[in-house]
Amino acid sequence: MTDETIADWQAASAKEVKGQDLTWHTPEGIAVKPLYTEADVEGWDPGLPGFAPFTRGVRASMYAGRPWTIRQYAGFSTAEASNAFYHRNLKAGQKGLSVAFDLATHRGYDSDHPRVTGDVGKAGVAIDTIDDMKILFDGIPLDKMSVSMTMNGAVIPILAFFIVAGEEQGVPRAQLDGTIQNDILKEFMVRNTYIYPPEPSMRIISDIFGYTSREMPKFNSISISGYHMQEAGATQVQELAFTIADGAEYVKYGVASGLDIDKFAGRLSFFFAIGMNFFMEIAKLRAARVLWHRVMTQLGAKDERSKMLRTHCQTSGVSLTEQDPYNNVMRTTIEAMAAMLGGTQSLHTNALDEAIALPTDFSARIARNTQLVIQEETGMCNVVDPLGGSYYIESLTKELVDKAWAIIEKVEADGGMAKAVAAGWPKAMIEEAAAAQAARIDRTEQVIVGVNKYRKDNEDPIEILDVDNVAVREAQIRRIQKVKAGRDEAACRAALDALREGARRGDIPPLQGEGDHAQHGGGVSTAEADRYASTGDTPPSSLRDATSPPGGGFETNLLALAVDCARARATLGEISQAMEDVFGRYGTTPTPVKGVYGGAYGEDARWANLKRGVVAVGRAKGRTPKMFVAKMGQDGHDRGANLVSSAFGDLGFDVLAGPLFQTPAEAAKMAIEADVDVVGASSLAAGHKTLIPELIGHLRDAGRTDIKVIVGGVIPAQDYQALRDAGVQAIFGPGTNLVVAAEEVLRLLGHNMPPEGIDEAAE
Ligand code: MLC
Ligand code: 5AD
Repeated sequence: MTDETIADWQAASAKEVKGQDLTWHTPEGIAVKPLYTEADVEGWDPGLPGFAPFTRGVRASMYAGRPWTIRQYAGFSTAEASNAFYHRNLKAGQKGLSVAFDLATHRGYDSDHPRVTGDVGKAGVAIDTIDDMKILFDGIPLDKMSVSMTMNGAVIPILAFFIVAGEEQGVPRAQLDGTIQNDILKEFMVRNTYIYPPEPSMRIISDIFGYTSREMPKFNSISISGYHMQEAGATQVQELAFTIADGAEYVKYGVASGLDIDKFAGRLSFFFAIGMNFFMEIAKLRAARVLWHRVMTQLGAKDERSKMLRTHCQTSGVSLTEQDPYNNVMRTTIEAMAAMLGGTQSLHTNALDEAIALPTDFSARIARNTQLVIQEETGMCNVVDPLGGSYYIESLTKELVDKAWAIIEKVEADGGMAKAVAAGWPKAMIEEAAAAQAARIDRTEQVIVGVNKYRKDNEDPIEILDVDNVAVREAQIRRIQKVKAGRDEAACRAALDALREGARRGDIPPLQGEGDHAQHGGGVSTAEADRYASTGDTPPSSLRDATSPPGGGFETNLLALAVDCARARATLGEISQAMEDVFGRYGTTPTPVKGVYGGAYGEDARWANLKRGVVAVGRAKGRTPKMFVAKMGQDGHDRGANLVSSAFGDLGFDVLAGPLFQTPAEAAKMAIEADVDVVGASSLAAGHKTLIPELIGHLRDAGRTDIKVIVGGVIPAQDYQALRDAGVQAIFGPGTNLVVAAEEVLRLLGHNMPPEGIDEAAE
């Protein structure tokens, strides 16, 4: 025992740094001190691993007994191409599968649908029919391999295809092991691959809980995801709080639909992002387990397994850069270590080409090997929760629990997460955090090596994966036609009619609280929904086999009814449409936050100069310059679009933020009708080579070549020339400084903006 006190340390430290305040104020409002001691963890007991509240991990032996599952998220092009990729990865050390579907599939469209020409096979694998699903898992025994499927919108047809693919492989559904993401609340908040309005979407989740808890005891019925919140800009406290609150909401819906909490809660799982704030991320996973245990105890769970938070993690996509991409290997390694030190059950490590494209075999190997090296070379798995008892980690864990709990209580006071999501405040909070972060990075207050500091003069483009979506679409269309030609059409129609009828008859649990139905602004119901609502027609029961009721005993369970449809070879689009006929299709238009990005610049001279530039352009035009921020195709990643809308709005532009999921024709029409000066198209899901030339073609056909088209987002350098040839006037890749982008736009609008941005004459 030494004699020195904290006061002695404070004096010594102050002397070294000449009194400078060393407190680090994090974006989540935590004041991190330069030193933690026993005094910081007084009264805090993290307990033991494998025991409630599972602060130190859900297993007693943790990785010493069995390491986490190396589960790399992947999918692209066709089922054949993705299946071959899975086989190569498994041979090279991957342990579990995780399927990435393309955006057409996510949004419930078959590959032949006119709205998805740019999306087929691009951001994931195209799945239209049960045949695609069977090819996807060809040679992969579904009773031995655990399979995660990231699907939320078209969750019913995809899960039905999976069940039937198992069946036709000879694996009964009771033996299927895996996870379906099935987390719709965060879709409405940040990820945007929803199909139906919130209420029927919540019913779908209850139906899946009901079916899987009875029929698929080994299957994780949901992956309650904070990952996408952090990707959208949420702080770790926000990610933690909204994810746990989402979980609580799902449990309440499950119970309200008549399920016994301990019958389904043990198969709920979680999913978090792991970013670059190393210790905070470790503490976040520990805090998440404490919070879930507390919430589930309050909700009346008795079985400890119902209160045990098991999670998958993925290293952070947004933390990776297009510039100097080999830095991404280090970033991912650090994040992977945080995930394992936090006690994850399963992990995806991102590939170094993340900011530009989907992984190649080369980049996927390095990403996977990152985990293999940690597991097999470092000895890090041999000790359970090795950071347990660290004053800093324990203190951060406690602080995150308290801070997240305050938000969870606010959600509960507002009537639960579904209501909060409908009211929109969690999304707004996340977008404000995103705008603040963008400003910090653009102002170099937050360093990104190789981007806003230590930038290379010349970037060497790396080899990337490019999917030919036109060829994939043609191949998919051929298979759809083949499946349709080979099926018993009457049986297929009967199954789809039964599903539609089940959708109409089943209970839709109302959102918690009263009088909130009108608050889900933006819902659009299709003409078909109105038709069915008014005619109330019934399915042709004569076509049903009297001995086997539709749904196999689950009268109105949508998943059970969709399994019948999958067996009858209905396509994903048809199954999805049968429900859309009743539920309608949901749509939203973004509402960009105001003042956060601009506010960070205060009296900054370069910012002030830009604002003067906007006024000058306005004076010359006789009206404020107008920009339309367009999102085309099924790409719902709206963080970039929202940031651009916010920043340009703060500069004084008249910004029209377009709805998600427009076709190029719709976007061109909106741009022309609003008579904008610039269309800024944001593309993060690789549809740009199809969608942008189409957009420019429509503007040209209408005689509006004067409207400038600029493109931002995930655009590989290799595609720049093709886009310029198509008529694009400026391209802004990942890591673009918004101030620099705005200067470029003013130049395009004819303003004399000097290259370095500051117009001396105007000063
Ligand atoms: C584990 N086991 C042990 C043990 N550790 N047994 C003894 N001793 C130990 N130390 C047992 C477990 O009890 C379990 O068996 C079995 O081993 C498997 O372990 P697990 O911990 O359940 O791991 P896993 O099967 O990998 O499941 C992890 C999970 C699951 C519960 C988090 O939900 C999952 O795999 N999620 C992945 C989600 C995912 O990949 N999402 C991608 C999203 S990408 P038993 O019998 O108890 O089950 C995305 C991006 C985008 O979303 O936006 O597109
Ligand atoms: N294959 C591999 N990784 C993917 N991601 C998204 N789609 C794919 C895919 N098809 C990863 C990226 C992204 C995150 C959401 O998931 O890392 O940031």
